[in-house]
Amino acid sequence: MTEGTSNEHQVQPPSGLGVAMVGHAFMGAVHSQAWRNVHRFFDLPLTPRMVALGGRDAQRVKEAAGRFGWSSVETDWRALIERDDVDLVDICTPGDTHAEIAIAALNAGKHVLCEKPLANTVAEAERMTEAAERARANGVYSMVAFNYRRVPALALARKLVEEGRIGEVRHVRAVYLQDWLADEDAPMTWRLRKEQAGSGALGDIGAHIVDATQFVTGDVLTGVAGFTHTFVPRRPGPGGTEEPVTVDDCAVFTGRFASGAVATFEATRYALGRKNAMRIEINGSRGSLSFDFEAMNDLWFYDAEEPGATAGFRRIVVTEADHPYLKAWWPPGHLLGYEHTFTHEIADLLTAIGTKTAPQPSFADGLRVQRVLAAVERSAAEGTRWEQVDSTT
Ligand code: SOE
Repeated sequence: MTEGTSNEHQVQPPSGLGVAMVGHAFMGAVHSQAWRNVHRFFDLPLTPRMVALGGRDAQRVKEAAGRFGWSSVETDWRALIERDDVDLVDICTPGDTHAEIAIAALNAGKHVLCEKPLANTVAEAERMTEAAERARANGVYSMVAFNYRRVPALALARKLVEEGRIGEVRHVRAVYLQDWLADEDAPMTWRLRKEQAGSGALGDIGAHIVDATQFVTGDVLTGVAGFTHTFVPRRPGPGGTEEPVTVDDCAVFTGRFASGAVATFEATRYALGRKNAMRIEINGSRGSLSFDFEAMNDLWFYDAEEPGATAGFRRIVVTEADHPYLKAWWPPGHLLGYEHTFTHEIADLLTAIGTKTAPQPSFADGLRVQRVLAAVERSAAEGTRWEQVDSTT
């Protein structure tokens, strides 16, 4: 984890890194903000230069570049990769383009940061991981952008688990609840087309809780069983037409970790009132941890070794200088938000590249998540035996 500067602006570091980004919608906006600010807050071995932004529509990409601070534009991502002033390619496009862009960039000797989920299929993720491993042998690095690993409270949770503060992990309970699709008249988007997004809530937000629980526990899922459901099978498409929704709206699954820990997961975009409730609770043999992204500066800790009469979940407000990433930001007690997680991610990436260490999560970690998603889909399609319950009386 990268250390901050205690609010002091850093001395100009020795070398720069030319960055190009492909895509400029939601993820493009948050990544741009991180690239723009990261070196102003963190001590880094490399300073990013935002040299070019890629997008298919010339007018829109030009406007976005001006707004977000990119020096030039390209309308073909291949042109970005060919440029000598580009050292790193940041991929913020829908999943169906990740493999082609990432593999081409790595083969051209450019470092790669790729949005999650790594790919739309396991086969693509495998090819990306192979390309990443070949490139790494030549000092070219890659990382998949699971930004929630960089929430200070979750990084602290990881540290507490690693230090044995909750003992052996027994239960992992994770949900990711949003409600932006609950309105059945909400229009079609690429996120609802299998060919573009790979899957629905499962890959978009379920992927985050799979990665985050594997990260916090330091363990891996070895088996899953679950099902998915699509509540609204058709949505208003372009020009007054209707389009079929070809992905899941929600996914519910159980899982088992290599250690034997038992897990439950739920991902949905239909939980009215829940905006970005990514919640993780872990129960171990000595204590428990609990986190909710809607109150992302808090981590709740239950220490079973405290005297029973006064033991209880304790709220740790994760804003202090000795908490992960916090030293770089505001004086103690002030809060961070969603955007900071991306700045932390990019600070860690630049530190890894500058010190020639493999950044994490790697493409291999992304592939591991992809395999879990695929296993849930297989289980949903055919695997688990669904037992009917007699509900006649
Ligand atoms: C949409 O559901 C989304 O923007 C995800 O794609 C992001 O990864 C998550 O951080 C917030 O929700």
